[in-house]
Amino acid sequence: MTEASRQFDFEGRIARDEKIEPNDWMPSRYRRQLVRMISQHAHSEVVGMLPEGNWITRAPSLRRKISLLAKVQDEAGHGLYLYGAAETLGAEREDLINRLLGGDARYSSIFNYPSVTWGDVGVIGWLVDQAAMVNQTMLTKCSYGPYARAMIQICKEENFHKRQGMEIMAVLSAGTSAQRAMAQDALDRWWWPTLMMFGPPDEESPHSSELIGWKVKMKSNDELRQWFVDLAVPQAEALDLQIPDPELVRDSKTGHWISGPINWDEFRSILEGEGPCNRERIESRRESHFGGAWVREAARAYEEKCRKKKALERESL
Ligand code: BYC
Repeated sequence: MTEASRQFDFEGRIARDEKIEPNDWMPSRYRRQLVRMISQHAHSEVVGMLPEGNWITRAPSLRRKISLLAKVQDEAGHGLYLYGAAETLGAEREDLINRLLGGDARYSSIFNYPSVTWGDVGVIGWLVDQAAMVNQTMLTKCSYGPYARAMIQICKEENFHKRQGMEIMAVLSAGTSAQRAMAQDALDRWWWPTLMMFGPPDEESPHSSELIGWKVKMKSNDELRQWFVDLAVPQAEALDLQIPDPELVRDSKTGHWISGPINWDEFRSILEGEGPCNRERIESRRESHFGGAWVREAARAYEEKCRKKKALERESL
């Protein structure tokens, strides 16, 4: 087959909603785009453990501690599925991680904000995991098989995360005046950064049209952001909390909630590494990675020992 006929065949498979699998032919740019997106996603899961991990030792009860521990462990698992999905495209996990530790890789802007109160743990579950789920629900239908399948499992877990976050918020908002104030303050600080998670506005998103054409992204950044706002506004009302957007208004014709302007300068400065916690996040990852080198060495030594033992057993047969 010529390059042109392979390309034609590939485009036909995308048009018929067939999944592309690791050993199938794919354009090199499709492969590169997927490695970029999946690796950024994997890094986001792993760095995303840090804001909530900060509260494991200070959770207000044993029950809260158990569910927070489980949630943070789930995020580590999501990172593993996603590094695995990137490897199916020929990427080397070690390279990807080294780029993150070297400060050269992107991960979600949202994790560069500090988690200063227990209310932040509630809001992260309620809003950040819900935003992730809105985005990832569409990715379950994406054209690359391993990514789509990883998303199905991840979305199930994100749903539990969202519920535990909403439950924390419901308890705080029905609590003492100090607890209510804590819940509102957390919402005030995390609302706008959560809207930024969906990426730049469509007209400033360089990758969207290509990715939508290949059915990697199934909806644009603005479409997903709108879907999220429409879900979150009635939830905030049910929690008796105020969305910190004085311009938020419901369009009576479409039924959509229309937000005021997003501060894209803040988003850009985070992408340039100037957010409140960018340096701290990479430093924490570096500490964990280099501090954990002995675990990797021990695992490799054990693997080698098992390999030698098996070889000896085979020889003695
Ligand atoms: N933060 O053309 P665009 C979680 C970058 S974690 C940082 O729109 P694309 C969780 C973008 O990478 C779930 N960078 O790009 C974990 C690109 O830069 P490069 C995280 C961003 O790819 C723990 C440039 O801006 N979810 O759930 O079409 C605890 C232009 O953007 C961001 C995912 O990763 C951002 N927010 O669309 C709790 C979902 N937005 O590469 C929860 C998978 C954009 O040209 N990813 N940029 O240097 C996606 O859906 C898409 O990649 C994005 C961006 C919507 C994020």
